[in-house]
Amino acid sequence: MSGGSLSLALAGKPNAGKSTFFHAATLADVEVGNYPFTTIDPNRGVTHVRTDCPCLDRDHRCDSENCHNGIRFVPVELLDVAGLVPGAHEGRGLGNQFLDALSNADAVLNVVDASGGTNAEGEPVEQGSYDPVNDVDFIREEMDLWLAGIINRNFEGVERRSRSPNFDLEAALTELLGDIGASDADVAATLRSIDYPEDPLVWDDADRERLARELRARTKPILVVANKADIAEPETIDRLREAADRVIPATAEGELALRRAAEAGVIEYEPGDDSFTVLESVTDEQKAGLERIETVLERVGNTGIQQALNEAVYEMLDHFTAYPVQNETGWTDGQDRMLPDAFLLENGATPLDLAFAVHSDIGEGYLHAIDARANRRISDGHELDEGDVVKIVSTAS
Ligand SMILES: Nc1nc2c(ncn2[C@@H]2O[C@H](COP(=O)(O)OP(=O)(O)OP(=O)(O)O)[C@@H](O)[C@H]2O)c(=O)[nH]1
Ligand SMILES: [Mg+2]
Repeated sequence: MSGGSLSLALAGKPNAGKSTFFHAATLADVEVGNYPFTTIDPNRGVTHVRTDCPCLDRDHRCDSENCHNGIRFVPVELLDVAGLVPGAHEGRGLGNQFLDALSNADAVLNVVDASGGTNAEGEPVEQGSYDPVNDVDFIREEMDLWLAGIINRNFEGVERRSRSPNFDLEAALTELLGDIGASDADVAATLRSIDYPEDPLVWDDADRERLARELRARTKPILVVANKADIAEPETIDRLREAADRVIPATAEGELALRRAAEAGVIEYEPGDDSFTVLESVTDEQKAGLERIETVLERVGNTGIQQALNEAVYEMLDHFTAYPVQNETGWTDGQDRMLPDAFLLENGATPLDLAFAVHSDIGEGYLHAIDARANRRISDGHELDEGDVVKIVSTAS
């Protein structure tokens, strides 16, 4: 994880719709300016996952800016990586530079042009003439080989250290791989899952590649966004589903249009909704555009953008949302704000993990925690759940 908050990267070949996805998914923040540096730079922004706010279980809705009438939006970082072409790991199309941008990512959304209207290089071709299933494989392959390259280039350091008497392979590899966001737990689990020679001096390229592929799967899991679903053949989306573990049909362009219309007050729509309501009279042009999107929503179910973000965070990365409060009765902080913060934690996290997520001082001074829903003390080993409201008692608070 980077700086405590989750980070998702949009990867994929050129022209697949990454930037459109990025704009659609970060729009609310760009406009509302909820966070001081909402758009961190053109390719780095804040988006949100959507969940039920705990205030739905109270008499009145909370006043958090991220709660829209009980729909809670929890911030995650989104990166828009420039388009990758086959051979990127060897530097094609500035590939290495672009791939290095994935170092900070906890997961990758591979945006694929499901309409088959762009070739492997991202150049426009006749719609349906290119098979987007290729893009599922090639992005995974480029990421695996990019990581293998990093390991190869730095393996000399591991070999050198292996001559020292108290050499520890796991520690040496963790140091090598820390820059790409692999934790010691990731490295340990990866080593357990592969066969490898004890002595680094006898490792060959195949050993390093095996390590890279396993580690990539563990530290940079990929979700496929089958974009341009508005013009894609359903049969192609079915085949994408067979080629990858997680596939979400989407229309980034449709989501962008809906969010813009909602910002302008023309429609009522929350990201992730499966429909929208027209609020004021619209021009014929707007009407035609909205009707087109409505047809897609009826066919696909939703625009898929919020669904892709949610699937990545809550399912693929196995996270849940917890809400720290200072007052266990009112669910408020020191300034009387109800449910001011929401934290995404990995399943299995305890109150102590939440305390550290809030602040390292709170974590270090942790004494005990109170389940604010039930108003009772919870044991230190208790695993928190989605929607838990928790008061942390700490010497630092
Ligand atoms: N039909 C359709 N077109 C889309 C959709 N999303 C994006 N596009 C179009 O696809 C083209 C490429 O979109 P971008 O968002 O610039 O693609 P990109 O992946 O960022 O491209 P690079 O930055 O070159 O890597 C644009 O013409 C978009 O309007 C969609 O959901 N449906
Ligand atoms: Mg782009």
